[in-house]
This record gives sequence, structure tokens and C-alpha cells, in this order.
Amino acid sequence: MNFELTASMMCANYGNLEKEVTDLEAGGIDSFHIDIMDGRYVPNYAMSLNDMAYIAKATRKPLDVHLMIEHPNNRIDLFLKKLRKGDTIYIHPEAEYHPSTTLQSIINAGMIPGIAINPGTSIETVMEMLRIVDKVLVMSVNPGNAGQMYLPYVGKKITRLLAMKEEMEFEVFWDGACSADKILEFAPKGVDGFVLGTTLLFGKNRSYADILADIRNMRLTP
Ligand code: S6P
Ligand code: MG
Repeated sequence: MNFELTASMMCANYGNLEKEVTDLEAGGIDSFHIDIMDGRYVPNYAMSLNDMAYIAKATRKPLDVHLMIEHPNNRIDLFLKKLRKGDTIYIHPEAEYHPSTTLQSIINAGMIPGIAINPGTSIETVMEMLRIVDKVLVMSVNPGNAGQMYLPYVGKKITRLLAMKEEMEFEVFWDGACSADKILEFAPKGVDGFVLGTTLLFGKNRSYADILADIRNMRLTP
């Protein structure tokens, strides 16, 4: 079974970010998830443009940039010029008056366009954008913080999205409270990737390499 594992870097140890990046990369992580917040769209400040730029220089793995900011198109150029072709940018459609314009800016710059869907956002609301994007990041917690509880009603939305992804040509990624039981259930159903935070990856007394190998081989206890 093939699925992508991406590390939620807002959960990393900022006392030694370089080592975190190196250890995760050596341990087999596929990409780095960068949670950018503005204190307005979500009630928190996590990572910044400079954190993102540092990690982009520290690794050759792809970046997965999750913009939780209002009107990202106002200064999307700041992000685009520090990223590389093949990196992903997710926007929240409700944070933008014209989200498809923003997605087009991302496409024109050679990045992979994605939308992030909040727990309270229905598929119907974002239907047209599903035809534009390559990736859909389904939030299974409300955006803003790591270490939250999974919201069970999101599971049904993921199942519905999985039934649409072939025809509409997008991939489905899971963000928030990603636990062993969720990977065991949803990887076989076709979820393409999982964002790993405090629930499974960070702050454990085991190496990233061991944890990632267990997840990859589905050696997981629900
Ligand atoms: C939340 C953010 C997420 C979290 C991640 C943390 O606003 O988008 O990427 O950082 O979900 O994982 P966990 O396992 O601590 O919930
Ligand atoms: Mg995120």
C-alpha cells in the first residue's frame, strides 16, 4: 500500500530544527508540512515565512505548505518565490474572495495547488475547486492547533471524497489527530497521505526512523 507521510513541523523541536529535518529525512519522511498562521483566520501563530524558507533550504524533500491566513493571494508571491516547483500550497477557500484566482497563481508558478477543507465545510461548497486542485487536505480537527481531538463526523466526508477522487483527479490527504487506527482504516480505503503531528510522530521516546517504518509497514496497534 502506497501512501505519503508528511511531518507537521509546527510540532518539531525548534531548539534544533536542523537536526529535526535531518533525522526526519534519514528516517524516511516523504515531505515536510508547514503550518503558516496569521492570528486572524485562525486564533494562533505557528510557523512563519522564514521558518518555511529555512526548511526549504535544509531539505530536498517536497514542502507541503498549509496557509491558514486571510486573503493569501495578497502576498502569495512571498511564498512562491521561496518554494520550488513541485512543492504544494494549500489554501482555505473561505479565506479568499476569489480562491480560484489564488489557485491559478499557484499553478502558474509551477507549484501543486491544493485546498484545505475545515471540519464544518461541506464538499458541496468546494465542488468547483475540486476540478482545479491536485490535492485536498481534509482537516479532521479545527485549524489552528496541534494536539486536538479527532472530530468523528469528518470520517464520512473523507469516504465521500474518496469516491470522487478518480473522476475529478485529486488526491486526499488527512490533517489533524492522525492516529494508528485512522491509518489502518483509511490507507486501505485510498487516502493518499497523512500529516503526522503529536499523535503519532513527535515527542515520543522512539526514533523517527522506527516510528515511520512501523507506520509504513502498518505495524500499528489501534
Ligand atoms: C492544525 C494544523 C495541523 C497540525 C497537525 C498536528 O491547524 O493544520 O497540521 O499541526 O494536525 O498533528 P496532531 O497529531 O498533533 O493533531
Ligand atoms: Mg496543517
